[in-house]
Amino acid sequence: MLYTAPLLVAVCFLATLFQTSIAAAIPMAVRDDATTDGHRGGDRGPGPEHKKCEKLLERREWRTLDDDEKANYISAVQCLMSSPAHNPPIKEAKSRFDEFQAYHISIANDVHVTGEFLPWHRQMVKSYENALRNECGYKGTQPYWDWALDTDSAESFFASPIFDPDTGFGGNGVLGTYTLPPFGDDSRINATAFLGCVADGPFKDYKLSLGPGKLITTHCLTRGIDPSDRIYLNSAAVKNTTDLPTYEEFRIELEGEPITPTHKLHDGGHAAVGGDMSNFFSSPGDPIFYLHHANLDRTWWRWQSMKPSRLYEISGYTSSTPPFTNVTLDYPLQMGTIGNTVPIRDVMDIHSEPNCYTYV
Ligand SMILES: [Cu+2]
Repeated sequence: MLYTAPLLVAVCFLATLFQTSIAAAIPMAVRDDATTDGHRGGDRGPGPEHKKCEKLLERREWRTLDDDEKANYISAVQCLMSSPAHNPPIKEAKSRFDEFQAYHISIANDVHVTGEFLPWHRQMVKSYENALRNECGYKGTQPYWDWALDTDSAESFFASPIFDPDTGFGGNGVLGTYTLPPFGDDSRINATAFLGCVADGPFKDYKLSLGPGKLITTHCLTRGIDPSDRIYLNSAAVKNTTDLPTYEEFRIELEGEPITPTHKLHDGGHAAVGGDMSNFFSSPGDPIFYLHHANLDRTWWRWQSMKPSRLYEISGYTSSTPPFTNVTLDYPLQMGTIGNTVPIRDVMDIHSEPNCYTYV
């Protein structure tokens, strides 16, 4: 089976403003005062110093978890799927798991293609990890999916431990088991990505209440795994991204279409899994969403960690449509009922309160 690379979105790319903010909330001892890496000055207001964490939760790659740890994570996700929603923005959202998806659907147009893309998804994944731990008794941390381990390998992409039916999230959709309902352009549905229902693994009987796209339908977990996207997810693609000198270039190269002409790490990962995961709005209906976004967050953290001046570097617009305003460190990351609404400043340093996690 062959799929053409899906176009996730159809909005025009609007020129981004090349504006960089660097906060000085970096300990002087490690501060890189040279700032010769392409910065143009801008907002250097330090804001309140964030307290460094005493303990860090260590987020690990999925395949380094042992079978019990994997099972504990999956059980916690299933717990969220059976816990009632609190106050979701879409009333058909039944569970807490749905509530995260509903919030993403409702805010998707503001938190993609914009400067807050990475900070917002960082806070979303943190909020999800908090819900697993605080509402479902999960003792572990949010795992990530390092796709480069699969895409650099000679093994079939389908053989990724992430798709394992016993110790992963189940495999591909099965052709002929799912029919897309009628949908309009505003749901940004790429029909070829919806191969069918996932027929194995822990979510084979799970029913989503929302999606695909902005539609509200009860349906199976859909996928259409597309190995042609592996070229966007290998270690060369990661290096092309982390080699970029400014946040502005980095975030654009990482996010992908429609800011770039082809898929990149972000949309490449979404499209590689296919089904709901490939959709701009409803992607958090596939539990793999959180492992993919944790890896994007890790990639951002790796880039941030390369130079002290990058720790508080932020840029881009607050919206994808006019009127345009630049994001600042004070810009609020709206989380509704899924987590705490905080200014971007608060999520920039994952080793500081209230974040307190790291990637190993
Ligand atoms: Cu998103």
